[in-house]
Amino acid sequence: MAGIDYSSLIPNNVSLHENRRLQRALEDWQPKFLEWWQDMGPLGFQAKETYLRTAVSVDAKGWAQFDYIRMPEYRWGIFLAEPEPGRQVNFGDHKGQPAWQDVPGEYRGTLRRLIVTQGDTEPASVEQQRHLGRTCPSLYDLRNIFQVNVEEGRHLWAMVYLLDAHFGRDGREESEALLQRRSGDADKPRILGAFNEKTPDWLSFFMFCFFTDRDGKYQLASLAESGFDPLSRTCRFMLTEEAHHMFVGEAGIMRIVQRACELMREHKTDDLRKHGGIDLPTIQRYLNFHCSVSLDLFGSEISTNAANFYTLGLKGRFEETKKTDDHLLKQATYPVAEVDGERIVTREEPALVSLNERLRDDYVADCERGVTRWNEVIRKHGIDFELTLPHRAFHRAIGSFGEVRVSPDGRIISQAEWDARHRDWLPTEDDKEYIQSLMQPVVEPGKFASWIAPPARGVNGLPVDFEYVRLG
Ligand code: BYC
Repeated sequence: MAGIDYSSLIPNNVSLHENRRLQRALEDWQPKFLEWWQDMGPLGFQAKETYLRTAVSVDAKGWAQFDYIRMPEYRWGIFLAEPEPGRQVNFGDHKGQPAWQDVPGEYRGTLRRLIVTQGDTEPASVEQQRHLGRTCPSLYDLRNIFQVNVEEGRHLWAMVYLLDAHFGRDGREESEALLQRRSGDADKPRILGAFNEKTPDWLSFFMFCFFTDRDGKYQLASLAESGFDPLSRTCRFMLTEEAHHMFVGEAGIMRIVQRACELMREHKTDDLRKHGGIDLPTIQRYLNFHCSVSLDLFGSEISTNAANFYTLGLKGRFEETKKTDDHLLKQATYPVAEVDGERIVTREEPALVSLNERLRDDYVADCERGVTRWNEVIRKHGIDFELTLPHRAFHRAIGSFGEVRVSPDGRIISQAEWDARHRDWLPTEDDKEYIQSLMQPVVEPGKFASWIAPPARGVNGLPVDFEYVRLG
């Protein structure tokens, strides 16, 4: 097991003390990160003690320690999964060569762009969520959002480490720029679309964790296959933390659905707005929105960028090494959904340029599993309603579907039909106002807002009414 060196300013398991130049670069960046965290991190709670987990090793059997800590004192650090002896590049033109410990010179620009794009999402999500603490539905949920936030901060550290360790002056400049862009800022926005959207309420937050963090899972899993070994090891450990973020999303929506069902049965009505609940059609509209903007994060269906990332050995497929094909894909094809006049059809396209779509397919299948679990709750309450994922072409901005209007059930429709019906499909101003009206803080241990059921269990074996954040 690789322990983490907590004696140094920057906890790490990468022997930072042996590389003075890198250590200095990161120690120079650290106060800028803390300044960014104070300016853009969770608003109003920096001085409060929160029951958080901190990574203390990368051992699968026990890598985290739980304790009260003030967020600015969180031990953000650099943790790479254990090296795999004899690891090779497992796909693309360099297949079979030893995995690279340094960046191959000719791939510097491409790899840097990938790492920067990944890194940019991490502070962006903290910025998007910074106001939510003030309207938490419980202390349990408040603690969970802060856990997600500090770990997104750590994921930023993970990417900055790669930039500073392997990309010289360019990398240091990119590290600075990661702290300068701002989610939603017209002049210096974050790189990817979904990370410039607002997360103004907790329904949006849980949807974000379910859909957008899950894009994180699939992108990190593909980067974990990289022939550039430090990127692979970094992403492998990040995935361990990411799992909790998706749990927060899935369980959060599940609890909102459960509460909706309880209120429907108690009051024998679908109209939950009189009773402080969130009705299922509103949940569906939020789902449609967050699913569609997250689908955009996979890029265009046909992408030469994606083909290059693969051929160069930089970004693989989900579970690349479990696949039994040639891992070159030069002759292979893949079915891709496309617009053909008035219809959406599926055509076989060269597999290499279809890799974004293939990853999107893996992602959609995973999302389906979560939606099935939510529907199970509805079914158990004897309610005749099903949540569904919108068609992948619905409300898209990136790729071939960005050019057409599509209904959630996958029909290409006219602009006139879109104008007449989009209020049935996406959150309306009314919905947003109502959800905002529910956002009243509940901070008494063990108490929950009217619109969400308590969780089945607390954090780390503690009771649900534990004082997860000390506000006193
Ligand atoms: N918005 O060939 P194309 C996470 C750009 S989330 C704006 O279609 P490509 C997390 C694209 O950059 C995971 N721009 O796509 C979750 C390119 O621009 P350039 C984040 C977009 O390159 C929650 C151009 O359009 N990680 O970790 O094959 C909380 C044409 O590109 C968008 C990664 O994304 C968009 N949605 O693939 C916290 C992994 N989509 O380069 C964290 C790294 C595309 O021509 N990134 N564009 O200027 C990648 O692998 C790829 O950059 C993408 C795009 C998959 C994003």
